[in-house]
Amino acid sequence: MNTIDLPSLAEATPTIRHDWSSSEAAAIYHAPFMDLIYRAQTIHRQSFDPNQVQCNQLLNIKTGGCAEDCGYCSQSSHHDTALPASKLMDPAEVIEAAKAARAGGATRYCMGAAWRSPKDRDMAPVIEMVKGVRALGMETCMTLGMLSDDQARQLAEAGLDYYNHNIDTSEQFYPSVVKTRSFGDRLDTLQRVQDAGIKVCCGGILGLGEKPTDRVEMLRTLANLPKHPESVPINMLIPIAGTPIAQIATPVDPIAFVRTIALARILMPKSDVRLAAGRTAMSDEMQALCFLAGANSIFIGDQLLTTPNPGEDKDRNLFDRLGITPRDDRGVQRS
Ligand code: SAM
Ligand code: DTB
Ligand code: SF4
Repeated sequence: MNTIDLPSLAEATPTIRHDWSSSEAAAIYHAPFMDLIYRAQTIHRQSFDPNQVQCNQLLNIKTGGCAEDCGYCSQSSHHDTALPASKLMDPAEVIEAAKAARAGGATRYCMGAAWRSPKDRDMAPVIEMVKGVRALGMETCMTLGMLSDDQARQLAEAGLDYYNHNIDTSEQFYPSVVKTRSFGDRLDTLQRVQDAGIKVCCGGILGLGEKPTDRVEMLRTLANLPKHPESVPINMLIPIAGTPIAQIATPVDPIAFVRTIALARILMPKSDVRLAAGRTAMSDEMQALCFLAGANSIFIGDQLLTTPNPGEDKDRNLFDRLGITPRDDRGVQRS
């Protein structure tokens, strides 16, 4: 694809703030769409190459049987979703799967376990996975539920790059989504992860029955943390039969979804904003609008944790038509 000259934005550096008020954030979210996208894209270009997207791949290292009752999740033992539970995978198998993901273009490998929190006996195999995947030259991310200080320290010592722990929605709406833990529990683990020196991946889901203000408040919570999460995944609900939220959820307005991406980009200018779950139900045009609004990261591969993802051929076709290339993060120190 040809390149064209664009006005230089190189000298402009984004302002990093941690004191966003509700009214400021809401005003951005509700701004005229063209103004919102222009502002988000301008801020995006100050820190990122707009034609590059960071590629992650997921693996469910322990499926189902989770003690938490997250109302959207296929893996909760509180819901009848017909998903068979499995034991923690063998580290050697995980490392083989990571090699295949690397060959498919993923630079970060995200390993998820359906746990409320890891047991101490789980730590040794999990640490072996982190070390093995890192040795392949990939970035590592784990999502294992709530962590103690000691578990966070062990993961940091193993070299874990990122820990994913989403707040999912606003503090106010949170009890309508999850009852087995509090919003504060989530923030506590995020603090432990940050204190241990692991980068944070934290975002949420749209389509839970939340109001626009819940989306704004979720992002304001993240932006007002002492340090912005380095990765911010924005998921669109994948309705799972047998979960309580799938019974009441209505599809998210694509324009509202793009507005949320733009707000994440504006509030957290230097974070990777991920267009995460839900892409199989999105048009190519909607995904293009998300990239225009400042999304610069996706999950690649055929599978997320328990549900399908668009897959390599479809994503290559989309990237080619948009002139997007995968971001090469090997050897790059971003923070
Ligand atoms: N058990 C860990 C935890 O809760 O932190 C990690 C796994 S959990 C599946 C990670 C995130 O995936 C959730 O916080 C949620 O944002 C997203 N997610 C889970 N189920 C989803 C669904 N059906 N649709 C969209 N996103 C979903
Ligand atoms: C995130 O925000 N989304 C990913 C990852 N972090 C762990 C998970 C998406 C799960 C989608 C539903 C499923 O496949 O079960
Ligand atoms: Fe368990 Fe995570 Fe699913 Fe909640 S989202 S039920 S914690 S696997």
